[in-house]
Amino acid sequence: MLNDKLRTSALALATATAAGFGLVAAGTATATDEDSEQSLMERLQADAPNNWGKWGEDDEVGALNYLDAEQVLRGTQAVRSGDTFTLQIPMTHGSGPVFPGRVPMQHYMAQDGASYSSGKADPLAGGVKFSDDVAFMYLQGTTHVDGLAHAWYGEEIYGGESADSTVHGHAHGSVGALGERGIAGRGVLLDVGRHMGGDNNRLPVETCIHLDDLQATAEAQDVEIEKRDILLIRTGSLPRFYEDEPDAEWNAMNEPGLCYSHELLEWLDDMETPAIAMDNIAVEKVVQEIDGETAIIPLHGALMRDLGIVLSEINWLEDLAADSAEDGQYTFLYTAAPLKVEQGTGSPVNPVVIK
Ligand code: UVW
Repeated sequence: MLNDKLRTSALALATATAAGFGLVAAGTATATDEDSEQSLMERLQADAPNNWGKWGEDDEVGALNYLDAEQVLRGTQAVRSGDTFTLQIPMTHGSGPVFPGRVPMQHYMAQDGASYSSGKADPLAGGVKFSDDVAFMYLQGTTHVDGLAHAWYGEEIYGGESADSTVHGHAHGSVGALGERGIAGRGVLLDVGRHMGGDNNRLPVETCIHLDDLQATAEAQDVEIEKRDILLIRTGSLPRFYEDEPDAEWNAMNEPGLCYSHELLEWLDDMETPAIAMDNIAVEKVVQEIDGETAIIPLHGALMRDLGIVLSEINWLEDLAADSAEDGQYTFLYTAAPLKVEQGTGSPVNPVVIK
């Protein structure tokens, strides 16, 4: 029975992956007509900031190198009340906001009370009984952190390693390296949804968030974004998925998010931004028009591959944001522990914020 379910799950995952490839192929086709041409990203990024080699040739954690002990202490200095907020969404069997081509987690009981009542399992010596469960999931199928090799353009990933190093698992820049390091530092919440979103504190679908929107939000919140702050940016988009009729508006492709610009990249680089966590599916607006061409998740290429900035997606920021709107405290200690998935692309994560 369980094996049948697992086989069905594997099939669903394979089918979804194929669908995902369709999306990638569509994006590639719009970026370049001939293989010999440089892609839009290669052209755009030729004179954009780049951190390859900054932390040594073998570096796999990129801008997390900015989070040294001093930065962790700076994070602790932002703690006032000790109130904690967890940022992961619930992991629900068969349901969850995921990027097109992925499927939500599938969770099955391998052993439970019925195993004993049906006689399939016996209590352990002394009488203890136990349950077991198993999950199939895209590792980016819930709140997650991406390894730096997760997205690239051209033939090289973060650090200039060959894209061949992604085949059959990431030999370089896997999320496991981020898991070894851990993430801790001062976080600052930029509640753009509340600042620019009207009565429902939520940005309309298709909204591009630009650098001046981040700066205007910080000003309205009376908070200074400091160098090496971890940026938590709220759009207000994620609750759309959980409403009674989520399909009415929620769509991974039309969610509000950051939009590509050199200005934004230069600012993030100057600010030595280690990581960006957001409450949408891809941090950025998935489909963007740049210089009259369509680009799908261009910031994934620019931020991960070139700057080594770590991205975290599908964060639940509603409770933290409501609390911050009430007490005016937008800075805190942010911690997150990606799982040590060797050669992995991404990892589920449940970040903890301490105010
Ligand atoms: C993609 O956007 C493809 O992946 P993620 O959202 O996990 O970074």
